[in-house]
Amino acid sequence: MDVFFSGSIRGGRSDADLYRELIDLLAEHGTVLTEHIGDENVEQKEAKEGLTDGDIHDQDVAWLRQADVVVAEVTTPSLGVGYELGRAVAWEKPVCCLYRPGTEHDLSAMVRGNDAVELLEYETVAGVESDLEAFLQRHR
Ligand code: 6IA
Repeated sequence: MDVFFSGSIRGGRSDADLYRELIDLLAEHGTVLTEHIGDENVEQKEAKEGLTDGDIHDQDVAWLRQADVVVAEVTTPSLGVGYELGRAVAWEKPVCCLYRPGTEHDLSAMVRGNDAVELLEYETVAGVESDLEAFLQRHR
């Protein structure tokens, strides 16, 4: 199963460690196409490799198209994550959004109000693990 994990990059990296934990969990159940999202130095690395924004956009859209499911951590708002969610929903991919309530930003109505998105509110990765696994199981 190919999993597209979506998380903030230029929207802010304060949840990067959490993304890593979620990616490790998802990798037990399938291939995570976007492992770099959990990498502490993603921006420096990609700049060093000479990737342009065009390369990044085209690669991410191709991975999104290929994915069997999309899992997004949406607590830190990100334009890129929102864009990916919109395209995933339009392509009728199964989409699961993970959100930690009580943090700085209220979740967008475009996510919370979207019936095509399965929303899991959680506090810790350990606490959301079984619900996330059930989501993957349903779309296997
Ligand atoms: O707007 P954001 O940057 O927060 O968007 C984050 C989302 O867009 C992620 O889910 C990624 O799939 C995608 N994305 C945005 N930027 C990148 C990126 N590097 N590498 C991979 N995926 C990205 C930007 C660094 C640059 C200095 C080379």
